[in-house]
Amino acid sequence: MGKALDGVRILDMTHVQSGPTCTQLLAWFGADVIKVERPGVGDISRSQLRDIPDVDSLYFTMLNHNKRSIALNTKGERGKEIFTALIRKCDVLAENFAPGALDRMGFTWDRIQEINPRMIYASVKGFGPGPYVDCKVYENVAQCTGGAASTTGFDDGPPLVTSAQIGDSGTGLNLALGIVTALFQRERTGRGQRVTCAMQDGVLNLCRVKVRDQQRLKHGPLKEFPQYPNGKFGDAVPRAGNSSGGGQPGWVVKCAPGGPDDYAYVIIQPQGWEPLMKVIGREDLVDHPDWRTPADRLPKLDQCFAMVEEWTKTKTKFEVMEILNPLNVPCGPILSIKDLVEEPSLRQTGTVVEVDHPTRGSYLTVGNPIKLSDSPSEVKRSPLLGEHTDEILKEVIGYSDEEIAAAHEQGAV
Ligand code: CAO
Repeated sequence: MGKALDGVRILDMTHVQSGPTCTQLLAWFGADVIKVERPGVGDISRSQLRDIPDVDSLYFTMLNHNKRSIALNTKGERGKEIFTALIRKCDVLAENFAPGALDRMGFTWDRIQEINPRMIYASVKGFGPGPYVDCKVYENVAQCTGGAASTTGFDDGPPLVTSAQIGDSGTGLNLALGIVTALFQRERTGRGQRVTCAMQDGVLNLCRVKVRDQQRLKHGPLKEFPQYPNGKFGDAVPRAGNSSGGGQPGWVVKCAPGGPDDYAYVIIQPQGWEPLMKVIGREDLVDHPDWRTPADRLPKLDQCFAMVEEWTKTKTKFEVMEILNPLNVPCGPILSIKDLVEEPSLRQTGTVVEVDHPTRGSYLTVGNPIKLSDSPSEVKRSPLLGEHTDEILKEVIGYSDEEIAAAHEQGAV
């Protein structure tokens, strides 16, 4: 079956996590992704957090599926020639180096447009124009500077980062959308364009509801927060613990048998109050004048969830899910990563995939979370460093065997 992005060729200068997640997605949709890596070294993540000596790390293999690898020194003269030829033959150039790295190699946006006016040049940086524009940024820096850390955690504790990689993989998603949108516009205009995504912007975009709350604060306390009614609100959105970011109150409650992940998240929407009170044995509160309406309950959410917890502690998180869902009480078991990778339905949908690798053997990865009915994703192993160097020189830029040998001799590849 054909793939959505068949015929799109991507010159992939990305490394570590944010950029590679973007180009991996595009590769799953069928783009030919050519990963350019420094000879002998490659993407730094190949050797980071290694679990098996001399074998590409899971960090690398899980972010670079379905790509080809060319080992190319883009700082030498011959390497620059080859890179220029690749720019001519590709539709997209994606990168997430420190600010200015490609400019320093001589590949400015002006130069790239000169070489190929149809080129879409897509970058992830830590920050957009402003005081921090030149800074290098990793995931947790983005979470801290994008509003996530100051609003995550409990009121009496320090800011917390979340394990979901919203700065890296989140910004990779933004970049992928920017690229396909620019490809779509190019269909009409014939021109490429510059796509830039700042990690700070991406995290702040995901903290939209906290910007909402910042403005609500001017008009009084945030009544769904655990600080209400007894705690103090300052002039910035405080950390809200496990309270819901939306309009319906929610909290994490303990379940049986009491292990580290034996918890469930329970949400009380107005229509769920009656069945929830009935099931936990507090039918007396269904029409009680102090508890009846959502407004009555807001100052006593801690008591509401304490009552619910008395009941959930007698059930497993899966039983809680089974009992409450049919009653119009949205809830979810706290699933460990172990639970998730063992879940058969996620294997069936290709969200969790087992992949074979020539030097590592088989391992698990997360497949494409976006499912297209006409362009199903097949997860193919990541390339070894420079595995496709000769093939790319030959097929993509038409080098002869002699030219390939010369490029090797000169240390360009
Ligand atoms: N041939 C020759 N040189 C190459 C090359 C190749 N194929 N590929 C990369 N290089 C060079 C780059 O040109 C750069 O050299 P200069 O410093 O001389 O310009 C150098 O290798 C590495 O670039 P870097 O500064 O980006 O790498 P770093 O490890 O110091 O920083 C990171 C890493 C992620 C902090 C930085 O790249 C960054 O801030 N990126 C933007 C934000 C981002 O994406 N962060 C998320 C990363 S995932 O957590």
